[in-house]
Order: sequence, then structure tokens, then C-alpha cells
Amino acid sequence: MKRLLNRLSSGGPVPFAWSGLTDPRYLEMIAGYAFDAVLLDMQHGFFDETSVQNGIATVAAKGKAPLVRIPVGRWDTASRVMDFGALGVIAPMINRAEDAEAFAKSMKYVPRGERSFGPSHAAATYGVSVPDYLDGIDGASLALAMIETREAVAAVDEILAVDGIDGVLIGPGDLSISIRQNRIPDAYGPDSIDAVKTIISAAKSAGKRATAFALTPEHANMLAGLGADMISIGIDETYLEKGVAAHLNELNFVS
Ligand code: 3PY
Ligand code: MG
Repeated sequence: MKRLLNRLSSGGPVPFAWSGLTDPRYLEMIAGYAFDAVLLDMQHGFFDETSVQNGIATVAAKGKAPLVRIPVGRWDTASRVMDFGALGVIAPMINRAEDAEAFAKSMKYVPRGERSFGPSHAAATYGVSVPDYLDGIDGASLALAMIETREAVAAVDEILAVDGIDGVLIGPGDLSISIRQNRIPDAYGPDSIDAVKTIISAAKSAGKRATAFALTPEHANMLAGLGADMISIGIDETYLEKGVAAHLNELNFVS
């Protein structure tokens, strides 16, 4: 558990995978690539309570850190996926300090929070004793608040100031939708890039984690240049698309 958590806080930008597909063999393969963590998406992906439990076990068994994005406002699910062995939780649409406080409370044990006691399975997942799990988890697990609206950018300093919030995660699609008031996203486009820079520097000033979602390698490289600490790269559709296209492109009988 310590080794996986250390990898998440290692110096350079940490690359992680983003998946909404629940098939265990698929997750096993994704976790086999050079990602340090795999995020299982319960907001827009297909993960439900049973498949997220299995997915966490699959990712952890491959020696990678399981992260989970919960649905909006589901603090019960945040605690529950931690009990299943998640090492970090991403909460979407955190728009004000009160949202961040409720989220942080569900993630951390007393005295920092109100996470209810039930760590046996999480401890067993990593082969550590319950006291060791309790000693290590609050300081090292990641409670990441997604900043993806204009309102959230305005409140980012207060959100970052909440004890138990370990950092922010930029959702560039929704952020651009909120800033442009246009339902077609323009991730990292000209209208929202200043907000992205504001979020990253706010996290740096707070001494907390600046993390972000990137669909393309270009955006991931750009975020690394801006100093992001953890960057997701691609989603299931792009992983498959690139692989399938590479196969077909090499055939001399398919145009
Ligand atoms: C966004 O870009 O809005 C996200 O939530 C990333 O999945
Ligand atoms: Mg979003």
C-alpha cells in the first residue's frame, strides 16, 4: 500500500489511466501499461457497486493504485469505495467549500473527518494490518475535488483550504462548457486555459496536488509543462480506437 501511495506522490507528473469499462480482463490489461494508477469512473462510466469492488481488486492485484470517480454528491460511495480498497477518490462538481468539506469528511477518519470504521477489507487488499492501514491511509490517500465550473474556479482557494482535501482535479470539458456557456466542450481551449492556469497555481500555492484529465497526449504534455502533478491520459474509446486503427492501417486490403 505504501509503495503504491508513494508512487502517486512521486516528483514528476504521475500518468494514470481513465476507464469506465468494467470487464476484468480489460482492466487487467490497462493496468499492465506504464500507468501508476487506474481511475474507475462511476460518474459517467459503467461502474456500479459490485463492478467497482471487483475493479479495485483487479487494479490493486496488478500493483497499480486504484482511484475511483464517484457520482456527484455521493459521499456514502466515497467512504464505501475506500472500504473496498481505493487509494484515492475523485469527486465531480465540487463548486464550493461546503461540498469539499462534506467530501473530505467522508474520506478521512477522526480527528480530520467522519469516515465510519470498516477498514478490514481495504487493509487485507494490501496485506497490511488494520492498525497499519489506519495509521497510513488518511495522510496518503487522495481526496481530489474536481474543479469544472466557473463557480468552482472562483472558490478554488477556499476549496483547497479545506482540511482533508488533498488536491484538485481539472475537468476540462465541463469547465469549458461552464465558462463558454455552450454545451459543446472545448477542453483546454482559448476561453478556459486561463482558468486552468489559475487552478494549477492555486493548488501549488496551497501546497496541494494539481491534477487533471487529458484526452490527448498533446494536452497531457501541455499540462506537464504547466506543472500538473498527476495527469490522466486517454479514455477507453481512445485506447481502443488507436489500437484498432493501427491494425487496420497496416492492412493492404482495407482502405
Ligand atoms: C470533464 O472534462 O468535465 C471531466 O469530467 C473529465 O472526465
Ligand atoms: Mg466533468
